[in-house]
Amino acid sequence: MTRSGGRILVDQLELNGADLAFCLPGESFLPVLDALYDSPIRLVSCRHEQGAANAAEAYGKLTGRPGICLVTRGPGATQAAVGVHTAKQDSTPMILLVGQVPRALRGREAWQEIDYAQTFGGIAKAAWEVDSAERIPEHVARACFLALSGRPGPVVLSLPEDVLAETADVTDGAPVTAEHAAPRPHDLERLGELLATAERPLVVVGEGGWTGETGRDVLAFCEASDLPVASAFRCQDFVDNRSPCYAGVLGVAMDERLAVRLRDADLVLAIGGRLGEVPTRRYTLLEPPRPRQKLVHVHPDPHELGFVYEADVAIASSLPEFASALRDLGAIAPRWREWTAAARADYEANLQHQPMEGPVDLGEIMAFLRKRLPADAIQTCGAGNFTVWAHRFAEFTQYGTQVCPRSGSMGYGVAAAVAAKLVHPDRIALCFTGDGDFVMSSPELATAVQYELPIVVLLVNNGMYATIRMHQERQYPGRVIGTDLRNPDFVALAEAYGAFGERVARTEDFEGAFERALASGRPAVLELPVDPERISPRVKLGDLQARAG
Ligand SMILES: Cc1ncc(C[n+]2csc(CCOP(=O)(O)OP(=O)(O)O)c2C)c(N)n1
Ligand SMILES: [Mg+2]
Repeated sequence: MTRSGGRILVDQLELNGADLAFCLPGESFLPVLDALYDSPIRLVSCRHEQGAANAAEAYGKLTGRPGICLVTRGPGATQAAVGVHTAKQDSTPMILLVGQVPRALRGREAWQEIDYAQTFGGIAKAAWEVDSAERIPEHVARACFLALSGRPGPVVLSLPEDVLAETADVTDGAPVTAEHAAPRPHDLERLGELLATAERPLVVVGEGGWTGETGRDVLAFCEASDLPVASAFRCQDFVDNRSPCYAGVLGVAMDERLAVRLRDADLVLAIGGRLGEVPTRRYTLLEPPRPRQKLVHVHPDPHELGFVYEADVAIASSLPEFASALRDLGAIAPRWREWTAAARADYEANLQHQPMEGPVDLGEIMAFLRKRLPADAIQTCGAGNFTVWAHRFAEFTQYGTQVCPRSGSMGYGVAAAVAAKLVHPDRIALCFTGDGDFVMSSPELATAVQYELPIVVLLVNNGMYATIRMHQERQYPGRVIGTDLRNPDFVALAEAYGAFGERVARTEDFEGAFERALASGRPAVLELPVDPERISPRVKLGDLQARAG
């Protein structure tokens, strides 16, 4: 059967399990849009390519399948770049499909023409151009395979518009399955030997193809052997935080006691993750290339093993395969019961908040949410000091409920909540955002309104880019520049979008406002005006200024 390139493409996405695609339309890929007209894949049209790409990235995190994003030539593609970058840093499967100038015009810097392979070369896992409609099945299969295999990540496919418009008689590809490596028996023997002599072990869980089952397997092993387990930055939902073995998150503004614990551990078992700058606190808690701690590093991609750290035991394995083998390893008689109990006690102590200045106390609000939110509620965010409260005082019990950019990108949260509500319409999708972060991602509030997705946005308004102000006060005291914000009326803005909006003037008003937001059945924005003095849970602006003298 003869089909257009656009239809061949959509058929391949469909048979590879895509059920949602995010786009910002462009004339460069009309045949794809036209093919989607008849496809069961639901197309969600966003308001900014940043939002479309972030939503697709969030979809990848939520489902483990490649998030599909469609954007137009140069301006569209470059605006989508942030989502590709997040997918790279976060190891999320994603496919960005970009319209390209017709083949005959290539190389002249035609209108909006850019070289995608070059532009995305450094941030995508792979980026290349499709040259004929006939070979689209092959290219899409390769894109899916690359996005899913080894360390998952983003792939960019450039699609010249005449390739999409031409017809070809080709058979569909087969659905892609990525093959996954499993640990070898002697890998686990070596791990067993190291654990047999360890006194202060610490398990660290991180990204790279995690699943709910993986978390349960890892926790079963940890609990059987009483091993403490910490999560890497924004991987807090990887294991049930209620476990007596859970020791907290190695994130930005991590608990000092956990930082010391990682530094003082004599054996680190890293299951997934790259042991990046954030969880290792700028590579100081675990020093490359050969850390003081014994290191067992498990990662699906052999290229990551030895890239920064020389592990004592490097295990190239998919995380689910490793976790199930770990579970089968059985219990190891622990010599570290006190160490684990102390780690847990530190975590629990860190969940307690200090009273906050001003009428709105974020610690109190988080304590309420810990009790109020169902286990399957999905939390999203962007970047800013507000996330320090959101992460420190949250408790996750189920995988796939923390959908946050490990890349630390602002502007992610609203689009991610949109994706969450599309994938799981029956769950609460809660976006934590700041006054700076929200303005960057607010166009997708219009998407939420248009597609009737009742997300809830908690907007922490401190009238500044507090994160940067905090660093500024520390490093350049008294020379505040570029970090104060004169904001719109956020409640009026929410209402103008057609969303529910309410300003929460006092902590005790939060509960009612939250229930009203949920009951509204609409996307909702709750503005939390906070005292700028409390610039971070442990940091007061006045103290920073006083210290500077
Ligand atoms: C895309 C992007 N641009 C800039 C930054 C640098 N940055 C990190 S946090 C932050 C401030 C965020 O402000 P806001 O949302 O108001 O949160 P607050 O820190 O005030 O709580 C900035 C500018 C970033 N992480 N990502
Ligand atoms: Mg702010």
